[in-house]
Amino acid sequence: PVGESKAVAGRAPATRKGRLSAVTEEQRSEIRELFDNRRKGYSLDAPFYTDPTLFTADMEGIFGQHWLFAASVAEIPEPGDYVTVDYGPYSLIVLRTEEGVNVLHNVCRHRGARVLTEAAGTTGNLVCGYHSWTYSPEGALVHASAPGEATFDKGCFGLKRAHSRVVAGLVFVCLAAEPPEDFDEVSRIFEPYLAPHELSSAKVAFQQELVEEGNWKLVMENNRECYHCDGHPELACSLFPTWGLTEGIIPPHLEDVWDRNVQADQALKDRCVRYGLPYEVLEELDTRIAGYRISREPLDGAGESFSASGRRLSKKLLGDLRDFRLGRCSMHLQPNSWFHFMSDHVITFSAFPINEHQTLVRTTWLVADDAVEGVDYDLETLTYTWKQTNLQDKNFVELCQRGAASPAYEPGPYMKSEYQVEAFINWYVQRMQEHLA
Ligand code: 3BY
Ligand code: FES
Repeated sequence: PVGESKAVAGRAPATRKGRLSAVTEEQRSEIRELFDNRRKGYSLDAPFYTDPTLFTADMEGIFGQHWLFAASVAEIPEPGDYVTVDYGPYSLIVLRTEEGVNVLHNVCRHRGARVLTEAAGTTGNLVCGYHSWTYSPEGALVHASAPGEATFDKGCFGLKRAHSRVVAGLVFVCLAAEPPEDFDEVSRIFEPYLAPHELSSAKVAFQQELVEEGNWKLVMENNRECYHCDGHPELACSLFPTWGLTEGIIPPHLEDVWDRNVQADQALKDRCVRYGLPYEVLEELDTRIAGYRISREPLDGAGESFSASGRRLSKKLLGDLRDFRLGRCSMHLQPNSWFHFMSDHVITFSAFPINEHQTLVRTTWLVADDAVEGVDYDLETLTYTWKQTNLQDKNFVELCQRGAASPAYEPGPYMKSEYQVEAFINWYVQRMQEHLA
């Protein structure tokens, strides 16, 4: 188990007081007007997807303020292991230490160079490549080779730390000086769903990085609906195509699948009761600062995993799970992540904004740490469904980005089955309005 690390008092603020604001007062009031004039229930106006100043505002008001998923502990299994994650202009080092996980701003306190330049690696002390300033894993400046003089207090030039929490093996970070308080409460709600999958004894089977030519909000909007899921043939055979349907008004050609879904749902609930696993759908997507949705839902076919037949993709169960037929425990978190926890593997997804028109989507497949590639799972088969799905999603996102750039673009209405897209947008708008107020 990995402990928590909290920012050292007085060292957390990523935005310094007294610095020229990245968004000017004039721009701020223009942006406020855009938010105030937004048509509820409709997609956003074009500048929200295309304007660099609005992107800067998003980085300040969303990524600079809220809890963000960064990585899972399985990506940094040993002390000294690290990953670097970038959210727009922010770069962070997520480092495993003897005590737990430490999150440091990847900005040298000498003249600001990136300290660690690799996406992942193993390190003892952290040495800046420019003039070799050297920091301990806790971020303290331990050595600054100073030919001639050392006329400053080393104690004042440690790497800045960010707040972090480890919940059920997922590492979350917050760049705000004072993080929003309800994350701890929300994490106590979702933790019992995820903990039985024991991510701390899982290993990374594969990680995919896709740079999508689209604003981060288009990536998130696309994730929050299955209205487009006919565009995912590989995924659609694992899901019951019942999205948007309401009991009592099922079109005749979908009655069979509806009934199959109801039965699978009941069988899954019975199994969850037997094993003491929570399964209720809980969602507070725009009524919470830490907006979330968590559920356990059946998968079609054998009901075990994301394969065409629904059969398991890895032969080893995760953690102490005793049954493969546990469907998918899926979690959506505002603002930038989503997850599927199955009995045999877990997939984490995270959107890292690059600029107003590009987003990195990092997908990580995790299996039990004793699962052997080629024996217990085949890597191509394990990753097939979501690799295909991610490519299809990338295409959808990019089509929307191109549309938003056209003078002919106008916001369009969200459908009932897109209520989670609307909840995401409502969450975003509220958080930004609070920030800009
Ligand atoms: O996350 C969900 O609930 C659905 C299923 C897979 C794609 N996504 C929109
Ligand atoms: Fe890092 Fe000079 S900028 S040592």
